[in-house]
Amino acid sequence: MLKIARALRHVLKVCWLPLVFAIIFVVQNFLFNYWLKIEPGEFAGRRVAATAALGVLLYGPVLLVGKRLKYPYLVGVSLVPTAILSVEYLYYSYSGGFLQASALLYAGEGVAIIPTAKTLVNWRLAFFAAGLLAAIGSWIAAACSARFAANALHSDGWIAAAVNRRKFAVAGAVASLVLSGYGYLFLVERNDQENIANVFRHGQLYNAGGVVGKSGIVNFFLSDALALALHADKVNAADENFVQNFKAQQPPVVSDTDVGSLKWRNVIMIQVESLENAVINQKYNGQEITPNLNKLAKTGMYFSNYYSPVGPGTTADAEFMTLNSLFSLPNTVAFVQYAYDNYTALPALLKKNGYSTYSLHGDVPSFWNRANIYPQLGYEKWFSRADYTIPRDIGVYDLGDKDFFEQSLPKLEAMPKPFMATLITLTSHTPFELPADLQTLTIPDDSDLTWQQKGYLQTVHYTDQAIGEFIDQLKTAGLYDNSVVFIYGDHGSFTGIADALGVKNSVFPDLQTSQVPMIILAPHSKIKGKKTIPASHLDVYPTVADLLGIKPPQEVFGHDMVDGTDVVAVSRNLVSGTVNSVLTAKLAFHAGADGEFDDGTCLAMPGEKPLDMNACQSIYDAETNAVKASDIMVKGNLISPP
Ligand code: GP9
Ligand code: MN
Repeated sequence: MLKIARALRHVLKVCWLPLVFAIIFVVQNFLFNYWLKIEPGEFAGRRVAATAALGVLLYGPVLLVGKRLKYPYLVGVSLVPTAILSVEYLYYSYSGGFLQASALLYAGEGVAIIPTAKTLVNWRLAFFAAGLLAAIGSWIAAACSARFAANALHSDGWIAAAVNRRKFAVAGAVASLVLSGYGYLFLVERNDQENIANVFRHGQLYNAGGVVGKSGIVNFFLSDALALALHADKVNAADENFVQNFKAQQPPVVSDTDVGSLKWRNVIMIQVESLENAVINQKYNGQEITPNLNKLAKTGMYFSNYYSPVGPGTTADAEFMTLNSLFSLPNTVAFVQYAYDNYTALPALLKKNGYSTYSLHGDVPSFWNRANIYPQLGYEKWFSRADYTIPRDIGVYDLGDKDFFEQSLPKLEAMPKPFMATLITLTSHTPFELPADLQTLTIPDDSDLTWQQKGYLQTVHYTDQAIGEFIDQLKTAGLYDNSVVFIYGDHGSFTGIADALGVKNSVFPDLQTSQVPMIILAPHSKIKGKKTIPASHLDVYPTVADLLGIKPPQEVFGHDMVDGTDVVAVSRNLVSGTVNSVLTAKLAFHAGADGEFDDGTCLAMPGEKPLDMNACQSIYDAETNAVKASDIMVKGNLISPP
């Protein structure tokens, strides 16, 4: 016992300095989450372990550097957490999102937010400089105090460390503390998640708040910086040439008869969570699943063969494709990876043409990194969770769609006209939870549906009511007649609902689950009727531009779907990124099971008559080139703002 106490005392005598700094660091990370209310309690154990590991990693090596470098090292290293914690604190207070390492590439543009940032400065920032102040203080104290200097470690640095057994012991201790801190996080996460890769890949991609909750903001920022440094998606001169040639070969956009037919109308986009086309015009147990949407589909123009070819970014990819008319990326999420880049997005184009532009969504702005990319897309303001009150918790995101729409209406009324507003719903998000009194579909106890499918039908039924009420509210508020409304599903439901309902509406069965409804409501116009031509999220942008009479930029890969005949719906292989299927009014192509063109299927449409593969070659080549050009433009930041 005595021996242990003596050993402990010895360790403390040697290691007290980095330990104090590591503890300060852990407390700083804790305060960051506590003050900003980022999962302060839920993941505290993981966060303490991960921040302690990083604290030891940052400050532990001070025991290995030479005597003269000791204090400069401490000051230099302390600058890193001080800067990250302070800047992230100000940025989160300002935007509700976390600054990514890639922001360093655009640091110059940050000047614009300095005046706002100044107003957010407060006494808490002093705590984020505690490590730095302590390092400077101990340097001064050491310089002044001979006793302090005498107690200081003596070493000749790394070379000496290599031959010094105690230094080996220190290096070993630092390494094991670091490994056990991160190891703990890894193990707990592995127990929580089915697939550990999701923790570090998708976990980081969609929910930065969760990552900061579990590992702390400094771990978040440094791992993001590491990922950026290791990122291999660089474009070269040949890629840039490819894009130039591709653009040069694109036929000019030809004006059609309805160009400008909805000039100056407000544009209201309603992006509905997990709304799959399979539930439209369908009954379950004798009840219409989406009676309001069915009615609206008859009032306006309904696209029954419309697709959402999302990648790992799901909702964010739906937004990305719809707002940019660019392809989503198969292996990463543009909203996260390329948030600070230039885009000629629809909100930006409309803003340039006299519109005010808004996004409305009931989640926190750090989710899907919206806080960082929205300004780049041209939204001048976005309303998020903090801008809504939650009268009762409904669904997994708390704010029910009815409350969301009800509270969004006055926001729309207050917007300078004309406006573009994108409303993104939440309640029909997995795991499809809804309080019992709001479950108004009758599903018999002996139903063959899975619990997930039952929940899905209930939440979609609820959201359908919410949309029906919202359209009525728009009418009452006098906003409906002078607007064009787009209602569409962001992506499929991943529940197998199409199979369960026996819906087979797509030429290729594997595309069925990515088929979502698109309804355009344009009162007092010719935009009516059912459209069976294949279309996708990429076609929204050129369609809106055409209807409003605004020339779209060249970086638009979709087509006018209201009266165009050259619309194409493309899906990609999410592993290789190659073109998986191409649907046009006349042809339907699907790659073989091996992803190859030659082993695929080519059909004449409508009618599905098998054709020789040659018949699909040119459309396949054209779309392969389009996908490649789009990817290069996104990855190489080759799009110029409007
Ligand atoms: C969260 C919501 C859901 O803000 O948009 O995103 P998802 O999980 O469907 O991609
Ligand atoms: Mn979604």
